[in-house]
Amino acid sequence: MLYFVTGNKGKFMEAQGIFKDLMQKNIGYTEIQADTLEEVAAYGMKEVMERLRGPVMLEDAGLFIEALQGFPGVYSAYVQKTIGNSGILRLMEGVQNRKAYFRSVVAYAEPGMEPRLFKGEVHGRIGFEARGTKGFGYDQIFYVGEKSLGEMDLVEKNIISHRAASMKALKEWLDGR
Ligand code: ITT
Repeated sequence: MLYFVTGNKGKFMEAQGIFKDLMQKNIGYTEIQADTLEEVAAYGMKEVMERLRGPVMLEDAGLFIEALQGFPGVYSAYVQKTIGNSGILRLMEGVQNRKAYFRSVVAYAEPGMEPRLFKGEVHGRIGFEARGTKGFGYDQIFYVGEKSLGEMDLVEKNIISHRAASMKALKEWLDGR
């Protein structure tokens, strides 16, 4: 049994495609203001380990847009809540360079062990319109190939996504011990 500390149902469903015996724990943790996802995840894990016994993971993710010097990056949750996808599309009006990537940092720990971090990325581009009805967050404006992530079902997204990459790296490490 592995605990996944997250308040995000979409993340949890994707993680279930990778880990069979998973339980969501919506207990919250302090997301510090920092320059990197790694710092946010590592700090959050320290707090979570004081409250949960047993194998546990949490994840911090972000969208990094090249033409915006990596914005929204570590501010992705706040930006999604405030200006949302339509705000990002507006910021990108007239911008030729649409390159962007998602990054995922998973922190894993169990009692008596120093937390370990696992990372994943998916490269793509910001479209000119939102498309699809699936996924969550920025999925409908982030395109890989012809499709937005919002047009992909869970299985398709889990083949290419940043989260699938970081979680598969954790799984391989766990299986290889
Ligand atoms: P936690 O409880 O796990 O922290 P969260 O939704 O706050 O859930 P993050 O801080 O890691 O998660 O995510 C930052 C933002 O990026 C947030 O608005 C997400 O919706 C968005 N995001 C993360 N992963 C995404 C994905 O795979 N597709 C689209 N948007 C994503």
